[in-house]
Amino acid sequence: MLEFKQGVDILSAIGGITTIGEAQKLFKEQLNPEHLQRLAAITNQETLLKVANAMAMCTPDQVYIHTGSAEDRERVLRMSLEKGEEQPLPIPGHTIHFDLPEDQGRMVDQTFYIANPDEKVSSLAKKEAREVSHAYIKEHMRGIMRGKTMYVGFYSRGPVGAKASIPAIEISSSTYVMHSAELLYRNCYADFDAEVARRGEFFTNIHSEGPNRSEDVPKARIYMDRSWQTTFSFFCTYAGNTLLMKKGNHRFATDSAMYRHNGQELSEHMFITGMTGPGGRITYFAGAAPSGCGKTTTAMVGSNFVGDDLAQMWIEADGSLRAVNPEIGIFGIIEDVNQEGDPYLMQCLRHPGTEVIFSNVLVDPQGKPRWTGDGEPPPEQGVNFQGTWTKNLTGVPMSHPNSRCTLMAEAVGNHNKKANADPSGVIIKVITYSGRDSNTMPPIWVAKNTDAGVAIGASIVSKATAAEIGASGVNRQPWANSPFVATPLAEYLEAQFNFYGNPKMTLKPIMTGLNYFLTHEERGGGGKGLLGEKRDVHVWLGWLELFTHGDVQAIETPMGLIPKYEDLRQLFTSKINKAYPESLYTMQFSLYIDNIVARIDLQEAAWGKEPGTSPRLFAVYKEQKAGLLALKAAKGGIVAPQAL
Ligand code: SPV
Ligand code: MN
Repeated sequence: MLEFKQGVDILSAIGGITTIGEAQKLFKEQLNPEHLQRLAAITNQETLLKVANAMAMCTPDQVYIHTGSAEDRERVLRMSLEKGEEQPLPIPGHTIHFDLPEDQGRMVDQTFYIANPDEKVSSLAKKEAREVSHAYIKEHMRGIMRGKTMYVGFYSRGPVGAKASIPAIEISSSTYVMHSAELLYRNCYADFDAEVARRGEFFTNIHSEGPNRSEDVPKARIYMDRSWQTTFSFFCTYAGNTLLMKKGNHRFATDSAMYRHNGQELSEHMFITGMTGPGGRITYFAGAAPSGCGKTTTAMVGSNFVGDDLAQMWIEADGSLRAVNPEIGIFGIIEDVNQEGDPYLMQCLRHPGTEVIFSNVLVDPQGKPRWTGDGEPPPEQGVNFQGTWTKNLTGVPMSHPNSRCTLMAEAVGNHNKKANADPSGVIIKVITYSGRDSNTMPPIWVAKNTDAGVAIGASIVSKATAAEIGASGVNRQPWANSPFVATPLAEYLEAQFNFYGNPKMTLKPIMTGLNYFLTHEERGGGGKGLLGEKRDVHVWLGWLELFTHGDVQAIETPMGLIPKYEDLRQLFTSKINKAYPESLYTMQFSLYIDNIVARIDLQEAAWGKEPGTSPRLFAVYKEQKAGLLALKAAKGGIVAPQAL
C-alpha cells in the first residue's frame, strides 16, 4: 500500500521554502521581468512551491519559463545547438544528440523508488530508504545548476480535459531534455491550473545533467518519490533516465490508477492504434510489449496510429474501455527501421519536413545519420556515441542498439491527430500482449474470457532488451509493465482483475497474445531464423479486427482461440499480397504442448512466490494445464490446428 504525502517531502526539505510568500520573494529576486510575468499565469500554490524549491535546491543562474510558443521552442533549440547538446544535420530540422557511452539505456541499477518504512515494492524493483535518498539528493543536487539555465515547462500527459490525463511539470537544465519534452508531450501552460484542479494531482520532475562527464555517471541516480509524486534525476542525459515525464511519471500514473482509481483506471505500457475494417469501420487496439519487441512497429501498422508507448485507460459511463495517449510523439528504437518495414517513419527520417532528434546513431562524413538495419550498405566510417567508427572495427556495431529517433507523431503519415487530441479517448476493442518467444506460443491467440486475458498479460516473457543497461537472459515481464510497476505485483494483478472484471465495463475488449518471434529451428521449419516477417503484422491485426466483430470464426484450444487457415490465407493475399502455405500455418499454430505446459509451470512457480497472488490466476493456469494434458493424452505432444 502506498500512502500519498507521507514522510519527509525531500524537495521542500532541501529547498527550504514552505510558504507562498517565500516562493514569490524568490521569484522576484531571481526571475527577469518577462519570465516573472510568465510564471504569474500559474496560481496553484502547490505548483509554485515545487518550482521555488527546485530553484532553491539547484541554484541556477537563470530561469526560463517555457510556454510552448513557437518562439520558445526555437529559442530552446538554438540554445541546444549553442551548448552542443545537439548538432545540426544537413536536413533542416534534424539534429543529432549523443548520450555518454555509459548512459545508453535506462540505468536499472541506479534507479530507485524512495520508500517509507514498511512500504513494500515490487519484487522486480529496487527501493531505497527515504533518509538515504534524501541525503544523497542533498549532496548531489544542491547547486547542480550553478552556471546553467533552469527550464521549466508545464505539460499534460494526455489531451487536456480527458478523464485519465494528468498534468506534470518538467524542470531541467538540459536543452536536449526540454526539446524532447516539447516533441513528446503537450505543453499546457495556459491550462495547467485548471488541469490540476480537475485531476486533483500533478507530477513534478527535476533533472540536471551536471557537468555531463563519464566519470560522474556511476554517481547518477534516477529517483522516484512516489509519496510526493516527484522525480529527481542527475548526472545523465539518456531520455529514459532524464525525461521523467515519460517513464518516471508512467510509474506515478500506475500508482494513481492503483491507489486512487482502482478498478476504474489502468496505466499501461501500450501502443494505441486503429485498424480499418470492412465498410471503413475503425477498430482501436491497445497493446503491450517489452522494450525492443516490436511495439512501435505494431502501432505503425494501424491505419489510424495514435501512440506507440503508453496508454491511460478508463471505463467510461457508456460501459466502454477508453484510452488516451499521454504523449504526442515517438521516442522510438531506430535499429532495423527501414523502407520496407517502416515506410511512414522513413519518410520523416530521410526527407525534410519533420523535426527529428536522432540519438546515438552514426553520422557519416556527409552528415547522414546511419544505423544498423537501415537497409543501406554500411558507410566506410563516421562518428558515433563512442567517437570515430570505421567499417573494419570488427564486432563493433555502427550505432548503439538502443539508438533512437524523437519526433512528433503527427509527422507520421498514418497518425490520426484528431483521435489523439480527443479528450473522450478512443474505444478499445482489442488488447494485445506480446513478448519475445522462439518456441512456445503461436502468432495470435485469443483469451476465452477476461480472467484468461489478464493471465496472458501476467505471463509475458521476453529476452533482455538494449533499452536496459546490464539486462541479460530471459525475463518475466508481466504486462510488459513490470519495469514501471512500483507496487507489489500481486496488488497490480488484483487491479487488473478489478478493471477488466468490473461489471461497469459492459463493452469488453477481446484480450489476446501476439508472438512474432517463432523460429524455423524451434518449429521444425526447413529455413533459418524467424518464421515470419514484419509485414505479416498487417495480417495478425487484420484477423483480430475481423474476429472482434464476429466476421471470422476461430478454433478452440485449451489455451485460447486461434485463427482458421483459410481466413489467414485470404488476409495474406488481400493485405500484403503474400502466399501463405498451409505448411507454414501448421508450424506457426500447432500446439507444442510440453512447451506450453512448461511455460505455465514457470509462471505458476514465479507467481506462487508473490504473497497474496489472486487465486483467479491459478484457476486459469490449472484449467489450461488440465485441458492441454488431456489433449496430449488424446492426440500426442504436438497437435496441429487441423486436428482440433
Ligand atoms: C522503453 O524502453 O520502453 C522506452 C524508452 O520506451 S525509455 O524511455 O527508455 O523507457
Ligand atoms: Mn516504452
